[in-house]
Amino acid sequence: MTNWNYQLTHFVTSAPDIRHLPADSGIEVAFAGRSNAGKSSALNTLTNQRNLARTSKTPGRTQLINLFEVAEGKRLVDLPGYGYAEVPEEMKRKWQQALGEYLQMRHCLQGLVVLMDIRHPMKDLDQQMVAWAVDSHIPVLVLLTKADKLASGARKKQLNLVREAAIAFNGDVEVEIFSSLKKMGVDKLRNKLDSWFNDLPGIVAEEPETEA
Ligand SMILES: Nc1nc2c(ncn2[C@@H]2O[C@H](COP(=O)(O)OP(=O)(O)OP(=O)(O)O)[C@@H](O)[C@H]2O)c(=O)[nH]1
Ligand SMILES: [Mg+2]
Repeated sequence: MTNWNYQLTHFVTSAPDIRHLPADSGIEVAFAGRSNAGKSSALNTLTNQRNLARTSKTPGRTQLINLFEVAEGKRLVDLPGYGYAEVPEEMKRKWQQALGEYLQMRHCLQGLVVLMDIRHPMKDLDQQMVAWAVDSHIPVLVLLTKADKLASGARKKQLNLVREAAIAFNGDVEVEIFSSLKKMGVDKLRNKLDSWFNDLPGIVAEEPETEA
């Protein structure tokens, strides 16, 4: 079993839609979740890099599909957040479309990390995201983010509640606690990504047709 070195992760590209992404090969694990849930922060914490993914207090910071490479053919993806109301309609439409296309058409997307604020988990769109992944046979790791905002008793209670809710999806859905601020749950995230990058089959790039 390889333990990938996430500190070596580097930026590849930001794309407005899937047509601007590199070849659909290898394995991608995407970080999805409501706007402001802490997706970009989690990527920075995992990779131990302060500014790899851009974070912001203002929801809706990540509007493009941002690709990062851990090693050849192993990529992490910072997706635009969903569910933020106070964004101009046109902008929202564009980025939700990019998100939908990415989820439906990107074959190398093989693992999904769904981040939810531990104080408001499993909103409708979060449930839709998990249900869609289960339906598509994509394993899910739910991270309950900003766990530092709750005392340990309340934290455990939320974890148990969400774990119970996760069972109902009837798929490969695990739930862990996470805090970028206090570096909680980073090992759990790293172990999960290691197992996905090691065990999932990946997509083999199509050879360009050569003339005989
Ligand atoms: N207390 C606390 N705050 C956090 C944590 N993680 C993120 N934040 C804060 O939450 C806000 C949003 O974080 P981002 O990482 O930018 O969230 P995002 O999910 O990438 O947001 P979008 O790109 O808008 O979808 C920032 O102000 C972060 O500093 C955490 O673990 N604890
Ligand atoms: Mg972001």
